Amino acid sequence: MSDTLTIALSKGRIFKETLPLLAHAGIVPIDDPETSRKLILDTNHPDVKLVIIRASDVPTYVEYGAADLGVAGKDVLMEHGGDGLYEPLDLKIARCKLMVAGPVGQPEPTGRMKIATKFVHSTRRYYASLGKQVEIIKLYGSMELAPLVGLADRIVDLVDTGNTLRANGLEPLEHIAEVSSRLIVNKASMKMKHARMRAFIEQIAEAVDGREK
Ligand code: PRT
Ligand code: MG
Repeated sequence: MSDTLTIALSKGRIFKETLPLLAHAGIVPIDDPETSRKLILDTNHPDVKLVIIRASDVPTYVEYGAADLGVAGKDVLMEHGGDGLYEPLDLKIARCKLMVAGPVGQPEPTGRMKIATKFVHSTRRYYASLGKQVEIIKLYGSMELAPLVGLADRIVDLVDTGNTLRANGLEPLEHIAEVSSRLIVNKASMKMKHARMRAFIEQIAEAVDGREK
């Protein structure tokens, strides 16, 4: 078997922030995913390909071995769950916090709160850890809207600068988890392509350490 490497990435912030780490490992994509419609990007190495997919699909591609490696936010990994992957490295990129937020100054309603979120598993786990019974309403985006139109009392969402919350009359209330992107690895690839994978992971780790200094 050839030691081709397929790396799964989402476009946007993860792609942008992963590029310098890949460059440190000598890997430079030939096409730009923001302008190209290609879903498989060639790189300067004929045996390294990047597949560009939705952020929430990255763990699935890697778990099933459609990609050997991937980059995914801890938020996405917490939702994906399972033990189908290795997570050898915190890349310390695309950092943010998973938080509970609600309308500014609004006290916690009595009775069972409604929480709108796309992070259903993390939200369930968080409130269970507090021993609070809540109703979770699954949304796929624009969570900030939910309290404004009376769909929910609170949201659970990612917060970086807090500007999105502020712009919608919301404030961060409770911190659930620190989020950064992780390098994830298919278990079988790690066995079958051991030397190649190890060398790649080492170079990425070096790039992460280099950025910290
Ligand atoms: O967009 P799509 O539905 O395809 O998927 P996605 O939203 O999961 O992808 P993308 O590219 O938006 O995010 C990829 C990953 O980036 C997430 O899984 C996080 O791990 C990480 N990340 C880091 C963030 C943020 N920071 C972030 N601020 N993801 C989203 N946001 C959003 C947040 O949801 C909110 O709407 O930005 C807004 C808040 O930002 P501030 O700065 O206004 O607080
Ligand atoms: Mg997005």
